Amino acid sequence: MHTAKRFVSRLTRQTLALVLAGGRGSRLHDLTRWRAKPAVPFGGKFRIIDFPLSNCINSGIGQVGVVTQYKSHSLIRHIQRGWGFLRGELGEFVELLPAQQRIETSWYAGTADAIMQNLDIIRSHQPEYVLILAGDHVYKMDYGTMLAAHVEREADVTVGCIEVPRQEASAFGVMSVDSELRITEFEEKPENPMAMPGRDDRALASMGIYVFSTRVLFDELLRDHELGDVSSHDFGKDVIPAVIRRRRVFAFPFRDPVNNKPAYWRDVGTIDSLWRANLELIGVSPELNLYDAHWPIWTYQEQLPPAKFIFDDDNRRGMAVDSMVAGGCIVSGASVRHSLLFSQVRVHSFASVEDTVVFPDVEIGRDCHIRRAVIDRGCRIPPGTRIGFDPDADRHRFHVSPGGISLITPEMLGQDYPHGL
Ligand code: ADQ
Ligand code: ADP
Repeated sequence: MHTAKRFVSRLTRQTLALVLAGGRGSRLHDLTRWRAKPAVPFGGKFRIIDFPLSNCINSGIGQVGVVTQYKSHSLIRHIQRGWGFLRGELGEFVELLPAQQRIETSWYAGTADAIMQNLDIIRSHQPEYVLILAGDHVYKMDYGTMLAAHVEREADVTVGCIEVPRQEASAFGVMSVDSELRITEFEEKPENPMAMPGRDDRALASMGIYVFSTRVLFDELLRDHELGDVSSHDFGKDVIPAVIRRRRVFAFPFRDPVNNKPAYWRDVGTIDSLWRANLELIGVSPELNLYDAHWPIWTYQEQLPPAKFIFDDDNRRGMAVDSMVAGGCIVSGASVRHSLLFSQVRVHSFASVEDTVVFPDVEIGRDCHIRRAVIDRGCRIPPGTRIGFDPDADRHRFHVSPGGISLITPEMLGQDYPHGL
């Protein structure tokens, strides 16, 4: 056991993690109009990218690069302020890798190109393994076990995967594997996804995370680069389907280490899924436990006073039930039910807030009644506003998702976004 543990920590120390954080996330509509998807707030005080970054640190991977491109200001600011605590002298860092035309006079094309353009930086770190991650998924995962499986199977590439209902699998890269879990087929976002053996209703989907032995990565990226315009230079579309034919490529099913069931993993890529995943955290025993001292999620946090719930001048009580409320919030003479309030939210008298996700620095005016909404950072909702009661009226002023969730941004209210978003 001890030797096995030491073995894994040796692997994680020889690994460079690169977090792809440059995609647009256009299905999040106005939430990603001015910020990259990995910078979208999640879980009361985090941003989505805190999850893969915390997974790295908790797994013992201290060398991390974040590849940024699209609308990266708030993401860069968050990482600089929140992730500077690592000990450079111990070889630990979170480094920002913006598109900077190191090789091409172009921005990053696909995800593989984003790594390709940083080959010289990867080489300078001399890692044995490169772990490629997506910056836009919420989950807690020990990457050490995936690295150990990669080495045990003498794999060239290992692809993290989860089981999904087959009818949802068209959103993913889908694979089939042999009895040793070696990948025999891989199709990116297939119209008609292949089923798992013996399970007609399930498919094996790629999480978009990959372990590469470094030499293999260099080789394959150069090959893909040489294809020029024939390739879109994307891992899922081009690189993975090509390498399974000439390399040892294995699937690593991501399961919960405690109960060995498929683990919690969410691509919070739409307003509906973001809303649902946030509100799911409130339940008595949510699938994603943020209170787990063994797997802390690190983030940037401002120093804020405790949340308070107070009687207003007319003795009307301020309260929140079945909710999560972050620091710096004040609920005065208003009621909050089954909602998630991020830091520094103010809710004023006579207001009610239900089934709603409220991002930081929001002010909800007197007598506002809000249901089933996501309210973006910095919104000042004018007194008397009703949201979630009349879908047609909401559609006029706001964005309403297919699931009937209203999204409100400062822009929709004619207000400026706060700095750092
Ligand atoms: P998609 O979800 O479509 O498929 P993609 O849009 O390629 O993933 O984004 C993957 C990650 O890379 C995201 O974190 C994104 O922010 C980032 N990214 C995208 N383009 C980038 C660029 N040009 N530069 C830097 N970063 C960029 C992928 C796989 C599927 C798999 C799903 C799982 O291709 O096979 O099933 O992820 O969600
Ligand atoms: P009950 O009395 O109903 O069993 P508990 O007081 O144990 O409830 O917990 C109520 C809620 O508070 C649960 O959702 C639980 O996850 C959460 N909780 C309990 N203890 C802690 C803790 N130490 N840290 C964070 N959350 C906790």
